[in-house]
Amino acid sequence: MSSKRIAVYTKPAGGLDALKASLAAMQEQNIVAKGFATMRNANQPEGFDCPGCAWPDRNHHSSFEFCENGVKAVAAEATAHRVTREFFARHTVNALMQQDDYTLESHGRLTEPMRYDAASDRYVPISWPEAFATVAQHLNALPDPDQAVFYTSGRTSNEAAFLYQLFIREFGTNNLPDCSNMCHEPSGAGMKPQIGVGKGTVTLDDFTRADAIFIFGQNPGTNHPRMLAELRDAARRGCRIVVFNPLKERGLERFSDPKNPLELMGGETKLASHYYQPAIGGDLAVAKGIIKAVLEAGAEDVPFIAEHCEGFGDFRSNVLAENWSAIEASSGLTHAQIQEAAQIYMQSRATIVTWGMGITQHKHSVATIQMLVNLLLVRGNIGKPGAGACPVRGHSNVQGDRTMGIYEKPSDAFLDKLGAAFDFEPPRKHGFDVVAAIEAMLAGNAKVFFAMGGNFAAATPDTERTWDALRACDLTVHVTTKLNRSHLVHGKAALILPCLGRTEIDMQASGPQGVTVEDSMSMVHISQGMNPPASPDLMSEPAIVAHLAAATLPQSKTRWLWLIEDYRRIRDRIEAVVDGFMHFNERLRAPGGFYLGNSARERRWVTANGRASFMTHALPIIPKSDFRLMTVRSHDQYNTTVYGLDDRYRGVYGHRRVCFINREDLARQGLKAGEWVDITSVWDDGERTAKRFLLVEYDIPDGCLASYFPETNALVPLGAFADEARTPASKSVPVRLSRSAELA
Ligand SMILES: Nc1nc2c(c(=O)[nH]1)N[C@H]1C(S)=C(S)[C@@H](COP(=O)(O)OP(=O)(O)OC[C@H]3O[C@@H](n4cnc5c(=O)[nH]c(N)nc54)[C@H](O)[C@@H]3O)O[C@H]1N2
Ligand SMILES: Nc1nc2c(c(=O)[nH]1)N[C@H]1C(S)=C(S)[C@@H](COP(=O)(O)OP(=O)(O)OC[C@H]3O[C@@H](n4cnc5c(=O)[nH]c(N)nc54)[C@H](O)[C@@H]3O)O[C@H]1N2
Ligand SMILES: [Mo]
Repeated sequence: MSSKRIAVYTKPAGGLDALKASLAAMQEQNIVAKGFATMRNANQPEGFDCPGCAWPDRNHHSSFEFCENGVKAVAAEATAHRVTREFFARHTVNALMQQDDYTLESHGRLTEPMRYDAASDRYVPISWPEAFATVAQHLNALPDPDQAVFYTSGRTSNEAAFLYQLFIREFGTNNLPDCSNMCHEPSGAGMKPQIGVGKGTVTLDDFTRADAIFIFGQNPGTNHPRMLAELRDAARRGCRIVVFNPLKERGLERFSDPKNPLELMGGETKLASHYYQPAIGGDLAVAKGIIKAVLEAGAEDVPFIAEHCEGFGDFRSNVLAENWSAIEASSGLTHAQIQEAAQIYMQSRATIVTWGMGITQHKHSVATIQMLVNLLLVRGNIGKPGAGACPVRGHSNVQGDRTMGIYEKPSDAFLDKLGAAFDFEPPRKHGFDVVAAIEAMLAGNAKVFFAMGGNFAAATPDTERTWDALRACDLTVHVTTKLNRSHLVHGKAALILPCLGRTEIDMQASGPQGVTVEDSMSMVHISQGMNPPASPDLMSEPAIVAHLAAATLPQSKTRWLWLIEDYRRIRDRIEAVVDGFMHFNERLRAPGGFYLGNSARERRWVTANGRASFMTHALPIIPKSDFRLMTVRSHDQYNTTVYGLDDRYRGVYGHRRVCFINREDLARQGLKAGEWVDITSVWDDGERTAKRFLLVEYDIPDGCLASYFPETNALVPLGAFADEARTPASKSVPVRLSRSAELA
């Protein structure tokens, strides 16, 4: 690990440092030889889908695509370190609670099922049949199935997700909160009514044809490193890359491809041709301003709008009536900057708009996303080559999980088909999302919490209340690969059920099994592990669900254990229920899998009125506070999994409790870089404070701060979420600073 320091990073993203960091990650996990062998199988036709992110692969049958953070994700799973029953015997839960997330992660893979023993405050071994019986007993003792909550993170395969939602609905509830609720929920909520699909409309091929790519609120250098190679190729052929991000992110400025020997010797490509730094939450105004400039120039696509769109007249008047000073104040950009971006947009024949968490995690995120789609529609940039909407998903199968029915608000059409295929009456009442689940546990209305992956205790907002909520449960259960905070913040009874990871061989009665995933651009393909399991006592996620269902639902007509003998049987059932999966097993044989299709891409608008709609939105009213804090990822973490303590591109080494602030704000506050502050968030139900953050001077607009999650989740009020989508507003926390009493 590096020594603690703050030093500006002057090199391009990627390059030799990416190779060095990858090697260090493999060394730390003690798997250098195995690591290289494993990585060769990442994203290959016979190999496994990288558990890193949901960015698609250019060519599933081509050579291995190097990605630093892919290596870290794979190394974390393929690690040689193990958490055994002896480990748990040595540490009480209370003692483990004193360890930070980085240390917890470093202990390695879980090896056998464990149950919490209150008398000794330790986890002790339990057999698989006893574990399933325990969960079944708790579930069946509930007076109402709606008192159980079933969370899903986004690594779960299609096969596991499909069986899981079926089990939960046969059990009798739609309480299926998932990580999407905290992530791209607003993208689906905004796009579905507007253009009829809740997913991105582009494919990778469009990146080779776009004249301009507008990137809003996304940090691909860290979170989707393989996207940089697309951006590099685009930049080289003259495509304009226009970034909107309050923070200057090195990964969007310059790139040197670690796969390319010439680039490693010093070659690099400038990525962003234009880098605009709006205020946090300023994007709706930015998009509205660009549209205003387009309309003022009379540069809208009249035939496209006439043929395909609804609501243009009212929308146009609303936008033209907006005055420039209001747009400047709300966006944090000048009229001239917006005009310049609009010129690029008007000169481009085909434009892609991408976005990430900088757009979705705000109160007005759904409106902002609809304004981004308005921006595309106004010049006909949906459904033509090189153009379209590209919400860049996070977890490697988060999109597939939704497709499989992991959703607390399923449509009646989906439930009808599910009920018909499995001969039962699915519950119709909509279930809890993440925020509602926490509220229900706090109120005593949910007593069993079950998680398929993820780290609910650390990923969710309002840490103190979330922990109270989990601790109020009668039973908490985690199907999981590695030890994390959620195992330590537990209910009265608690179980850890360790499962196989994606890199591992999944052996069932008919032989080794593959599972399928769907990437951010709707490509579905198979993933096949090839490493021996981390322990002989692990089960696959589909097998865990099937055994749990068999134990809980003796009356079920579903042949649970038969289905998992051969996952092709599960895929046949998926084909019967989920649209777009006809001939599922056959079509998987094509290298790279198959494209699920996208109606908006074909300019078919599956909306209430059969057209794409312009959605009118006022500029948001943002309550006054000293600062707005965005909570982001460092370069050395995967969500709540902390791989290391460096954030190389932002020049932070050996620290995680940092707060980025600009020079003028430091002076105004009478503070200096290197001093320690407490951050207090201000909300209508009171204040929350997180202590001791190191101030780091950074290129970020006035009144804006940035810090890492999960450390700052304690500051995000449970009641602060996106209108309609209810995604925690974790990029826009109203806060103030005070000098820390305790010194470093
Ligand atoms: N290595 C690695 N890869 C990952 C993950 C990881 O943790 N580590 N997480 C995965 C997951 S689940 C997801 S969802 C994605 C997340 O990938 P990103 O969407 O890139 O997520 P964040 O790190 O939260 O970064 C958000 C970016 O938005 C900017 N931003 C913040 N507020 C605003 C705003 O108001 N407006 C604008 N325009 N920009 C803003 C921030 O400066 C930052 O650059 O990555 C996935 N891939
Ligand atoms: N403040 C703030 N909060 C945020 C965000 C933010 O930007 N700011 N981002 C939000 C976003 S975008 C997301 S997606 C959520 C993420 O929320 P989650 O998905 O709940 O969290 P992760 O940290 O990705 O989960 C990591 C854990 O997953 C388990 N795991 C890993 N691989 C597997 C597997 O193959 N199977 C199983 N069963 N378990 C596995 C490991 O035990 C690991 O500890 O966090 C959200 N929280
Ligand atoms: Mo995410």
